[in-house]
Amino acid sequence: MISQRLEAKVHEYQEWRNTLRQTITDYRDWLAKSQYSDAVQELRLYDVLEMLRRDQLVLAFLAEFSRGKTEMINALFFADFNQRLLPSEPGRTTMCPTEIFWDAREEPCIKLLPIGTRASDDSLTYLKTTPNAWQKFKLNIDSPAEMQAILRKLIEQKEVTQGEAEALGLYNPQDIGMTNALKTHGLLKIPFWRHAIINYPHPLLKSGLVVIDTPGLNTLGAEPELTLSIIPNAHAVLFLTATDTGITQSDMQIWNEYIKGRTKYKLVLLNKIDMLWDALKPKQDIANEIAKQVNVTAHQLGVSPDSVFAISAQKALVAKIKKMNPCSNKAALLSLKRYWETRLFKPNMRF
Ligand SMILES: Nc1nc2c(ncn2[C@@H]2O[C@H](COP(=O)(O)OP(=O)(O)OP(=O)(O)O)[C@@H](O)[C@H]2O)c(=O)[nH]1
Ligand SMILES: [Mg+2]
Repeated sequence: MISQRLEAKVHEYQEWRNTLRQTITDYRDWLAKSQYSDAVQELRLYDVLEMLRRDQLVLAFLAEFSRGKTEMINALFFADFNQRLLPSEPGRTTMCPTEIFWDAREEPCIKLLPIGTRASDDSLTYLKTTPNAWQKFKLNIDSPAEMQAILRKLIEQKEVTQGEAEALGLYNPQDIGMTNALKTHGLLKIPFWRHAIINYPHPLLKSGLVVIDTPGLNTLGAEPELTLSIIPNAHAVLFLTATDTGITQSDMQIWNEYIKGRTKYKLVLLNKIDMLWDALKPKQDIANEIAKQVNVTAHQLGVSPDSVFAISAQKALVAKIKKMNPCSNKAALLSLKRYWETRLFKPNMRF
């Protein structure tokens, strides 16, 4: 129900954009027929139309590992497959930034950029225009099991020597996990892929929504284009924290370095509130504990408690798969929706 209303809202945004494009096209045609048109003005209108054609609503999920980013994306977009489609597991899971959108000119697929491309100076933007650099795997949307198997590529890793990791800019002597692995095995594990693109015909994605799933801190810092361009240019950043860990030092580092002063619209999702549910406690005590955690999170991040939404991505996924009414998430999802409607969908383009 909530996601249907969200779909309607994203669709409305797409309609607004299409109407604006049509109006500008009509204006340009009218100018061309009259004596008022000149080359500079025509070029400017062409630029505006191109900008509107390419415009998409980009939502980026950022957090330290295991806070539930991928689980949340599974709940929002892939619950209809009645299983956890994108790999979401305890510990580090997603190994490379993953953009999910729909481009009708292509079939449903996942495209993966090998990590070795980091050895060249080619930017991600350039590589996106170079199909040969990517490995493409078709997604059979009629077979969830096949899709699930192919999407496990997102968590692939490979072992390399310290020299090979250094050549790819992936060796960090401060990372205790890396130095320990080197001491014990003489090799390091690094992501197999640098970037992933999933082309998938979900109604929200068909309306021009782009979702970016990111891995935890270490991989996030390794891709300058992601941190300098893709994330700051996202229309909204969703920062996830979890009730079981509270705000850790690395959560704080991600917030301060990549989100706080660098993104326009941000909201905080306090995930895993189901971990506070306790059959032996009165409901009011649990509600008070959740409210307390929301306030503490807001205080630590320096935002208003209104920007912190208590959710359980996992229970939302389970509820959607089992076709239950996810009451406990409803309030949080409704307030999330209100936020999207009031702040995100306000057309704020300036020409
Ligand atoms: N109890 C509970 N577990 C959750 C919730 N959300 C996610 N999890 C679990 O937490 C683990 C990590 O979730 P992921 O979605 O893989 O976390 P992530 O933020 O994508 O982690 P990386 O991909 O490593 O960056 C998985 O086992 C999820 O099932 C939640 O709301 N409640
Ligand atoms: Mg993940």
